[in-house]
Parts: sequence; structure tokens; C-alpha cells
Amino acid sequence: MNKTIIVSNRLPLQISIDEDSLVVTPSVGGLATGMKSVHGDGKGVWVGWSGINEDELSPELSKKVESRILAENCVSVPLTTTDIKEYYEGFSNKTLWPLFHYFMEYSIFKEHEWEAYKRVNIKFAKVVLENLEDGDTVWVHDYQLLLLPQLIKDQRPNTNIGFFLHIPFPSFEIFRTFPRREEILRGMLGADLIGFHTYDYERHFLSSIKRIIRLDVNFNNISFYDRVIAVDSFPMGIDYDKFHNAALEHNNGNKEQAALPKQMEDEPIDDIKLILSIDRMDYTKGIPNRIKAFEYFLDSFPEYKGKVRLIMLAVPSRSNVSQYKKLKRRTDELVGRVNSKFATLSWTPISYLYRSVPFDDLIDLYTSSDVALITPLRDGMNLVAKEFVATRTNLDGVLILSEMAGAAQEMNEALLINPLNFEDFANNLNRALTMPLKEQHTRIEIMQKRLKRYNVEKWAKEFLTSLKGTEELNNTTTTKKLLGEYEENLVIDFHEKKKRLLLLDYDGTLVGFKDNPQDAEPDEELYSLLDSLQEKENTTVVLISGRDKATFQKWFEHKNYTLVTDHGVWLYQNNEWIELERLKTDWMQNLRPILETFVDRTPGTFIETKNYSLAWHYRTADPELATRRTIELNTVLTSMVSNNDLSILKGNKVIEIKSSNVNKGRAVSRLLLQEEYDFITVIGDDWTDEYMFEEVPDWAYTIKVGITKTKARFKIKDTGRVRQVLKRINDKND
Ligand code: GDG
Repeated sequence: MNKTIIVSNRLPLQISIDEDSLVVTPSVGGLATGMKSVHGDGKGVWVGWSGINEDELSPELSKKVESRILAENCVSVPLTTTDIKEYYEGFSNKTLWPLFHYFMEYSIFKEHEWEAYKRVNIKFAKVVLENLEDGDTVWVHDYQLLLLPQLIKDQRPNTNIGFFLHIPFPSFEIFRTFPRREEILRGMLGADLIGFHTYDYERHFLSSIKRIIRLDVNFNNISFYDRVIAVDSFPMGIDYDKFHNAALEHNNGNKEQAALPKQMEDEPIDDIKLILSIDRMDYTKGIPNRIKAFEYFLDSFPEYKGKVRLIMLAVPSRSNVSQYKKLKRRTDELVGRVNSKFATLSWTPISYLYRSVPFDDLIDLYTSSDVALITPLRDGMNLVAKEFVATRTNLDGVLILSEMAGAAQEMNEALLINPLNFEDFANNLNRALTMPLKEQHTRIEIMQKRLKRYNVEKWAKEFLTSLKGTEELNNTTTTKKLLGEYEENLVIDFHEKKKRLLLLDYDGTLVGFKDNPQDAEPDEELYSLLDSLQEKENTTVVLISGRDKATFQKWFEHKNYTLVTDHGVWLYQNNEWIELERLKTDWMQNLRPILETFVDRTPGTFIETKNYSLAWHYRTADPELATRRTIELNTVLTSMVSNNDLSILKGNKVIEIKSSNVNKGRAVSRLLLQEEYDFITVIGDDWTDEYMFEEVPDWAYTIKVGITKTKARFKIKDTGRVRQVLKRINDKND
């Protein structure tokens, strides 16, 4: 039976080793709960780091740990102390984490840590591949494993892979500063579905894809070689029932009152309103800012002195990283300062706990507070905000939530604030403390309904359903991938047939695109491959292109291949150039000035003047501006071209205006009249090549490079694969 392999940095379990005993406790975190339906009851496998460094275990103990982990349907990725230091504490937490949370100045890039990140991603890939069977699905989680999807896809192209990012994806202006930006994006593009918490992160990611990799994005689908990759937002939920039921039990007195902070036990709390904040001790959570804003609140609303208390639970996190050590010191200082500024003999404004608490105490904190003050400076989602709401079984309580948390997108009934605006902060805290019960009920009730409905299990299910859907997205056309038996048949057929014709487009088919078309020169490898094919008996190699005659003369005239240039105006055969079509070009002088105005208003674009056509290239322009301009240009040109027998060709990041009386198909039909072939292969990437696909007999091998809609029978990934197939034809003996 097909299974799902879940991959995350940490396995959902805790291991403790005493001298002679080994205890493995499954973790009850949100992600583990969400995965119950895919991982529970032995249905799936979870791959990740066990939390124990490989070099700290004896081989015997390591084996023992491995088999205990396996009993939980988990497989560990062996990581050394150096791996953890460089890949996890280093690159993941000192480079990616701050950058993705807009703390650019905290993000340090170290080459050896980047190497470690790659090395560890490869280690993860190895373990995944060892456990992967045909038909399995892989779901990769989070920023520690951004390269993993591509590493798996390269080895197993047919595997359905999903990727979910739990932290924000930053705006292009931030992401562009990252030295290895392209590698990271390409790593993620190995997935078939890429998920984020919010639409904003999705938008930022797509913007980087368009600007850095320059891929075409259609709504939320990316065309990537021969695949379509879907990008979507899936706001992660919580295990609603677990939190709600625990709170019910707690409120009914079935649970022992958990130990509240010391200060609170000593003081009368009856008329003190409790304001709660819970976060990992992380600079993204805005803890010092919150303390300062709370101080501002007490200064602005002095009537609350002695009447409110901020209970601030900060859970130790990444305490080996220096920024986190600094943050801890700063927090200690600020709490000390604010407490000494306002404290009286009977009242302390901030109860600060630097530790984690057991689940029951967490529920106690949630249920006994009046207001939750969740004010991160940046947060992928923030589950604490959702958990607070879930525990409000009496429907009372107010959530104040930073608009910089992903959760703010879906929790509109919270009081949303910009935590850096202290006035806004103080006014909303006052509003929360004085909010009528009826309003509290209405707000909490709406949020609870949504949280109950879209809980973490639903989130996981929806992600996996969408991931399954991407298989269909890629199989909607009848065009088959030129792989396996199809490729085999092509190679065999070529060698069995007597009269063979290869019709090859040039740009985007035999060579990749360059910013400047003149830089896309043929390389030695290509020359020798084409030479050798041409030298085969009864074989005609035709390069057929929209390029102008002069360029092909320079590149290929000394060769024996047949050439067709200018979309079919010129034919070079048996050392002779023949003009196939006589075309008027007087329209060019009228159209050129129009194109020039578009060049002036669209930085990064330029006009290529060919003998019979004008081309407006926009490969290096801002993709969004270029899209707008192509629509404008199309409108302007449409009225002009019809009167002149011209057509507008939309190529790969280029708009070309040329005579309607010429196209590659007409040139092909002429070649087919000259000779009778029993083997024909046509390869092209652009829609101008569709004319060729239409012109050849049905049995011909028509091959489209890339994913866009086509009449071709087959599709192929990229120019590299085209050369690979031609090489296979070439290397096989007749
Ligand atoms: C990352 C993203 C995104 C906290 N203290 C204690 C405790 N917790 C539990 C909470 C909550 C979880 O930890 C914290 O989750 P958050 O979502 O708030 O934050 P991150 O750890 O930063 O998580 C974040 C999340 O991934 C999921 O995608 O929302 O934006 O940064 O569940 O209850 N639990 C116990 N004791 C504690 O002291 N038992």
C-alpha cells in the first residue's frame, strides 16, 4: 500500500537515555497531531533527527535507539555534533531564521555553514530515498530542509512531493539579499505543491520566483520545465478538541489547580486582571518591545496600577545562539526596570517565568487569564493565539494580536494591533480590559467556530488532498513525457528507418535563453553532436528558427546542416541560400517608434531588428510591469497589424511582429515535398513551433520542450534532456 513519508528536522518524539535504560516518548505537538491520520496506526513513516547526536552514541546504543524509533514508525537521520552546530544552530537559525523574519541585520552568512546545510539536506535525502517506494507521497516540512524537495525529485521524478514552510516567506526585497537565493528557490521547486500559512507569504514567494528564476506564473501555478508546481496557502490549525476539552475539565474542577507563579500565590488576585503572554524566547516574538509598551500603557493609564498583571511565560529556546543570549539578558533587565519602577508592597506588574511548563499548567494559564497579549514582531502563524481562544469555554476573554502574526489574517475578531505603535497598543489593552462581556462572547464564539472547523487534522488533510490534485494538474494533457519506453521507441525507430529527418528549433530547444540573444552561441558539444548526426547515412538535420539569416550564416554556414531562418523566409541547402518568401518590410518603419516608446517606459527591454520582423524582448524586465505592458502593446498592435497582413507572435519573453505569410510550418511542408521520409522528429519550445507540429504526419515524433499547451505528442524537460536524447540516437549503432 502506498504510504506518506513525512520529513521534518526533528522527529516527533523525545528520547532520554539513562545509564541502562532508554525511554522514548512520542511528542504531542501540533504537527504530530495533525499527522495522526497519515502517520498514526503504522500508515506512514516519519523521517527526521532524533535529537541525539550520532557521535555521542556507541554503535550498540545507536542500534537500540534506531529500533525503538522504528517501533514508532520513525526513521532517524544520523547527524553529528558538527552537523547540528553548523546546519541547525548555524545556517538554519543564524542565517535563514532571521532573514525570513525580516531581521536582516541578524542574518550572518558563512560559507562552511551553507556547505553543512547542503550536506545535511543530502543526508536527509538519502534516508528518504532508502524508505521510498513507487507510489509513495513525501511531505517535507520547514526551513531547515529547503533543498530537500529537489534532491528527491532529481532521483525519483515521479514521486509526488509536498513542501510546507512554517515561517514567513519574506518579501522579494529582503530575499534578494540572500547570497544563495537561487539555489534555495530551486530546492523548493522540487516539490509539486508548496504551501504557506498565508496568502502574503505565497505572494512573496511567487514574486521571487518570477524575478529571480524568471519563471512564468499563472495564477498560483508555476511552469517549471515539464512540470506544473502549485503554490497555495493553508493556515495551520490546532488540535482544538484537545485544548477545549482540557479547559472544560479544568474549569469543572476535575483537574487539580496547577501551580501558578509564586508571586501570584502570595498576593490577592481577586480584583487583578491577568494579561497573558506565552512565547519561545525569540527575538521575533517582540518580548522587549512588549515590556516597553506595557510600561507605556501603565504610564498612559495610571488607573490600572495595582489592577493588572502581565504574566509573561518565555520558554527557553536556542540558548546556544548568541542573539538569544543577548535577548535573555535584555528581557531580564527590562522586567527588572519596569517592576522596580511601578511595584508596590502588594503589587508587581510583571510576573516573568523563563521556563517551559507542563500542559496542565499551560491550560491553567490560558483559562485563568482575562486577556492574551500576543505581539510578535514577525510570526509565521502563532498557535498560542489559537490555543488561548480554544480554551475560553465560557466565551469570555479578549485576544490582542499583532498584525505581523500569520494568525492575524484569519482572526479578525481579535483586537489587531501594530505592536510597535505604543499608543495603539495601550489603547487596545485598555479596550480589552473594559470590553463588555457580550462583545467578548461574540468575538470568541466566531473564532472558536472557525478553529474547531479548520483544525490541524483538517489542515493536514487539505494539504495532502491538494498535493494529490497536482498529479492531475500534470496529467491533464494527452502529451506524454518523453521518458522510459517512449524515449526507447524513438531511439530504436530512428535506427530502423531508412530516411530520417530531424527538425530542430534552436533557442530554448538546443541552447538555453540568454539575456542577450546574441550570447546564445552554439558550443563545441552542440556542433559535434549535430555534425555526427548529420554524417549518419540518410539523415537530414534541419535547424529551423526565427533567427535572422546573418546570425545563422555566422554560426552554421560552414556546416552541412540544412538551415531555415527568419521563421521560414530563407532556406540554406546544398551550400545555397534560397529566398522562400518575398516579403514587404515597409511596415517596420511605422511600427518601430511604437515599440521604442515601450522600451523607454519598460526598463530592461529592447528591440531586436531582424530582416523581416521586429522583436520586443522583455526577459530582464520586472515581470509584473512586463505583463502589463504586453497587454498594452497587444492592444496597440492589434489594430495596426490586421491592415498590413502582419501577425503578432508571443514567444518566450518576447513579442515579435512579422508577416502573416511566413511561418515555420510552410517551410517544413516545402521540405516534405522534396523528399519522402519514414522517420521524422520535430523538437521545439515555442508556439511558433506549433506550425511545424501541425505540418508533419501523425506518426512523427513531435516533442515540446517545457509544459505550455501544445499539439506535440511528447514533452521534454529542458535543453539538457533534448541533447541527451539526441546523444542517445547518435551513440546507438545502426
Ligand atoms: C513555528 C512558527 C508557527 C509554548 N510554551 C509551552 C508550550 N508551548 C507550545 C504552545 C504552542 C507552541 O508551543 C508554540 O507555537 P507557536 O506557533 O506559537 O510558535 P513557534 O514555536 O515559533 O512555531 C510559528 C508554528 O511554527 C507552526 O507552523 O505558528 O509561527 O514560528 O503550541 O502551546 N507547551 C507547553 N509548555 C510550555 O511552556 N506544554
